[in-house]
Amino acid sequence: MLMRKVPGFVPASPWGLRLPQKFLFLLFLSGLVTLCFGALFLLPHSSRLKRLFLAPRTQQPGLEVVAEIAGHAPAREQEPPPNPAPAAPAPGEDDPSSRASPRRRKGGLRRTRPTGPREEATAARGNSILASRPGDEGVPFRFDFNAFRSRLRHPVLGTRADESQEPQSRVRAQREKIKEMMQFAWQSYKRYAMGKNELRPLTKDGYEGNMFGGLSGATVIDSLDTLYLMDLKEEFQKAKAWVEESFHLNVSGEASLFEVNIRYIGGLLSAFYLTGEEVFRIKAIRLGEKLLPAFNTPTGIPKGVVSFKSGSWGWATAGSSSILAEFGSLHLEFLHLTELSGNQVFAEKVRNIRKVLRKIEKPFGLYPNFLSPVSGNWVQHHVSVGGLGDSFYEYLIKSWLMSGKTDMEAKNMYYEALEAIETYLLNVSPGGLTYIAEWRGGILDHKMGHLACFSGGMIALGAEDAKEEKRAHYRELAAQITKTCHESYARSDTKLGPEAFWFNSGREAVATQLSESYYILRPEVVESYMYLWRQTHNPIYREWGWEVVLALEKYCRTEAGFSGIQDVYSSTPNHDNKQQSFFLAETLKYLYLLFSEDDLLSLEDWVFNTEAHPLPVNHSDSSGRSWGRH
Ligand code: DMJ
Repeated sequence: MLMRKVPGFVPASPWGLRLPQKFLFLLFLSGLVTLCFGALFLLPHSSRLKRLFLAPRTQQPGLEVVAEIAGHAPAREQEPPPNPAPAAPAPGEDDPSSRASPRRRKGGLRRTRPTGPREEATAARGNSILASRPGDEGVPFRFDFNAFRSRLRHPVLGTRADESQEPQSRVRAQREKIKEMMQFAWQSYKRYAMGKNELRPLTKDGYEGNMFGGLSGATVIDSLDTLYLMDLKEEFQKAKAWVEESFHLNVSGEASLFEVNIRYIGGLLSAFYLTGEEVFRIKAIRLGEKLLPAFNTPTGIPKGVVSFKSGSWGWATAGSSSILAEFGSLHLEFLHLTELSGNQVFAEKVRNIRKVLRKIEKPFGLYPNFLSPVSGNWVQHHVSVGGLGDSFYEYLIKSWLMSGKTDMEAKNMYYEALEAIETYLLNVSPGGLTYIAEWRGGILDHKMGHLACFSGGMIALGAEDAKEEKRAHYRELAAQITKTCHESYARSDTKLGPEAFWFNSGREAVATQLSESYYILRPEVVESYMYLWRQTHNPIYREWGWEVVLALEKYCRTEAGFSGIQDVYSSTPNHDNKQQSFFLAETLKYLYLLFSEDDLLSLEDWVFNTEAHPLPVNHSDSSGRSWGRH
């Protein structure tokens, strides 16, 4: 109307525009539309709009939800994990085809952020973790728990055949005693520290520590499988309920990647494989996702500390280095995270670590303890089978075993490393004790840490797959090292071993200073007894194990739980006021297994992670399908 009043204006179209004007208007309009649409991609990652507009297969809601909870951008913004796909169902849920129904898949994709613990648990039960495998585009991920269980060669809890046999009654009583110790340790924790990371038995309260980035309940998670295998049903149910209702992942502290992995991820994975309870699987995967930012380094070698708040990586305790035992002890758990989520990113991370280690030059075939995650070079030439190095070697042989003896790379790396250790670190003392020394650029420290005492068990475990001509030798070596570690216990007043013991100045297998004389309920020596028992059935290992039980009762049991002691050479114990979570996860579990039949968590079916959490061996079927895959 307005235009008609302008003199000389002749409308060129029904809207009253000339052709050039119309063209300009259309140009403006299309620019506006492009701008609006493009803006969607500039919105923060968590934007609901973006979720609505992007195709489902370009998202990875598992990561996204975790990132939202933690208040940071998901890891995939730095490194896109491949192949997101729909959620795995709960065991015992309806048939697989129903899982592929649009409705269910839509429900998973539209999941919104849980607002509290209950919602978090509900979301977990709803199977909303999405992931996929290569080559399976469009096929929903599914882990078939029943298929997995049917492939095990032994009943998980064994046949318990001995229980009716009179000659076994002493062993049964010993086993019952260890069970009572577990019950006591658990009840004390529950009474005074439920939900905290660990119990302080003298002050009768809980302790959080600073290793877990704000995560709580380390003792609950570490205890789950031990309670289960000891048939402590009520206690297990209580622990499970705590995980369902109170184990929150929306924390924002700085955590040790290694500790969170071996205790929390390991504990949750085992609990899932033992019970099929979906809550454990979901929480393990979600927590695993929170660890991924640690790998965002130039080499992909993770830093020791991950910040749950920013998603960035922090610095390991050893300056700018990453520690061999820490980044080298992720392989078992991360392969299972991929197995249970279908998300390949976990396996890729640890395969990359393996690749870096495979390629790098090793001095004399040895693996130093510190590596720069920036340059990928060794930082110092300190080699140890004890602290800082230990579980890296353990995870090589266990990766081989867990793969159903198909991971040749792990096998070769293990035996090569063991040869180098034997050549350069192994010694026999003047008194005839075999020990593994520590190596500092060619100079030996003639000492062994308590931590290094796991190696007797490891060498026994690996002996059977060594070259024929080496098998008997490795069996003997394992027995000798275990004997030395027993000596470190036998030579103390309490019959418990020190943190480190030396072989010099005419003294053998004893600590030389008070600062190394403590015992903090560590498992490594009884761990080796357990493996040696299973391999040889030599009754000496049960005798030695029983000595430990008696010593624990006498010197470490307090009114409100078990405590470490500050000096194993003093028969008047000075308690350190800490019931370590690994005491329930490892020490009591290995003792219990030592006095049980071999088919309780058979070594044919299970490998133990370095926190003694059992993870299943991959018994693939004739078509090569693994664990619970179809
Ligand atoms: C445990 O957390 C694990 O066994 C780890 O590998 C080493 N240290 C403790 C127990 O001593």
